[in-house]
Amino acid sequence: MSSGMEASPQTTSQAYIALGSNMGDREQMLREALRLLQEHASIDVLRVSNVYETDPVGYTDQSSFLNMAAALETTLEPMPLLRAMLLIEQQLGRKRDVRFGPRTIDLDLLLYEDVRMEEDELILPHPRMMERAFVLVPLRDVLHPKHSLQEQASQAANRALQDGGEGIALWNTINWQDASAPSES
Ligand code: PH2
Ligand code: MG
Ligand code: MG
Repeated sequence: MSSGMEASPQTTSQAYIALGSNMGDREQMLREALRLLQEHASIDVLRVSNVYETDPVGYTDQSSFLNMAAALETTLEPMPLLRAMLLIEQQLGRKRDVRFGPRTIDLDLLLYEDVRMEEDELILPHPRMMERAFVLVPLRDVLHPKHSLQEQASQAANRALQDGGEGIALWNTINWQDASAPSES
């Protein structure tokens, strides 16, 4: 939040993330993750998607997920942003055991501006996003209309939905007010 003491102008970047939960109070986990992202001094949550309930993909012997996506604005570079996301996962009790297995919260960095990178810790754009309806359908809700991937993501989401759609159903809508916009109270 602004302290009233304006710092020197910093470059802000737009990033898109996917959120998922299939353990505990799933919706509460998503809400808490959004709250912690927004509370981070260098991250603004600009837009949030609908919440979808989705059949598990990959490792299928687990409960269904709630998935959503969010558009962020941040002054963090990709790697520090990823680390901030991993820290939030830990704060929400995420334990990493089964790869692709059950999780209280999963935060994945999908896109960061037009950055392409391939490091051990982070690949951008997210390498599996274009095949996953549970990522593409929420992403379509928040992707900027003029984003370079808009057309491709939208077509991929339609295809994924036609091919069975990974059992995607609208679950709920979270009202999100950009904290940089004027608020009541
Ligand atoms: N995440 C996975 C593996 N499988 N399936 C659904 N429906 N949603 C997910 O978020 C998900 C998954 C690994 O991160
Ligand atoms: Mg994931
Ligand atoms: Mg992850």
